[in-house]
Amino acid sequence: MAAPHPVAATPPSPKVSAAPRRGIGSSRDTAGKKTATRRRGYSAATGASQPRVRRVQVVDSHTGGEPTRVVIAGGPDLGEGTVADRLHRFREHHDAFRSAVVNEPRGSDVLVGALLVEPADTSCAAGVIFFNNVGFLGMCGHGTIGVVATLAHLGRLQTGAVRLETSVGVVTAALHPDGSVELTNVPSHRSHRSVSVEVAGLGRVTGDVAWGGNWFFLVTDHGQRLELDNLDSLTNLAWRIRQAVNSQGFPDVDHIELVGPPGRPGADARNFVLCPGRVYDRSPCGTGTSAKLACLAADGKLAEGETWVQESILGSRFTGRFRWLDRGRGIIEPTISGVAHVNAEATLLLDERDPFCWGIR
Ligand code: PYC
Repeated sequence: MAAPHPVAATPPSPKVSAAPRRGIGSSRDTAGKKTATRRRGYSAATGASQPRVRRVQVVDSHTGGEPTRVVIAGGPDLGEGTVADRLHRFREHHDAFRSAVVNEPRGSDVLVGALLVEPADTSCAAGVIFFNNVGFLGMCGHGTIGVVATLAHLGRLQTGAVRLETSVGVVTAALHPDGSVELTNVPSHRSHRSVSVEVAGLGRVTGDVAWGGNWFFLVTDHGQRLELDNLDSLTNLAWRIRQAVNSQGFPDVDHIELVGPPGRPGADARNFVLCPGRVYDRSPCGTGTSAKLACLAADGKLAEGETWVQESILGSRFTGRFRWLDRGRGIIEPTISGVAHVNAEATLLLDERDPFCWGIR
């Protein structure tokens, strides 16, 4: 199951201010060997050249508790082409860089990375490649909100709408004066309804398979309390469900979303989303909320334009709504609103003398 819906061209985004000539995040610019890698030079003490230390500039933020690390300089040169082409090269040739940025000891399993690259679609202000502790993400809702907050923090983005190219399509993000971000995601849909899988040690579990920029299996009959003090049990269950779903016909599903009643008034539902690297999303998951909206739309449980408040296991919230793109085929355009907070600016040092230079993986 590949990313299914190409996005129609729309008018260009205004280019982001204070950006390098090639855009707000050209991989060439971010790679910029002169800025990214510094030779410490000849050492009189040892009589030898010291090893190269590569410097990677990042800005960290969190969206509803879920962290995003945006690489703003020092990324790999991924060549030309679409963001999907560049992601392919990233995966094939620079996976160690991915791990160095997000994995321990510099990062943690839950950290999502975002590499800014030059977009192929000239209507976009930038391209973004999302990655995590085990690989790459098609789209990332909380991450996009984090990218927009980061660009605003850097003074590269004013309020208004900006188009971003991801590996699975173009998204639009509108930055509001109060700092909130409204993300219009890639077309989303439910591909399979009420799929029943046999879960080892548990029996049959039923859920829906839906695309929201990543593939999800959404389950409501899980019998679990969606509370932080139940994390181990939720993680174990969701991981077993994922293995069952993958081995029983849906190998591309890499996010499991357990849905239940909200914890506090004002929300419509709470979720627990297990991400590909066996860590839970601290935010309500933008792509997971998009997948949920596609299911609600298909079931006629939410009307076009009506709001849906999705709560995370932490109690943080996204507000979603949808517009029909193709009612007959169940394809929607989801819009998700949330807020990100920038919490660090840093320079990562990638020193090959460090045995864990490329992360613990
Ligand atoms: O917000 O879409 C999202 C997301 C995916 C994985 C972690 N967060």
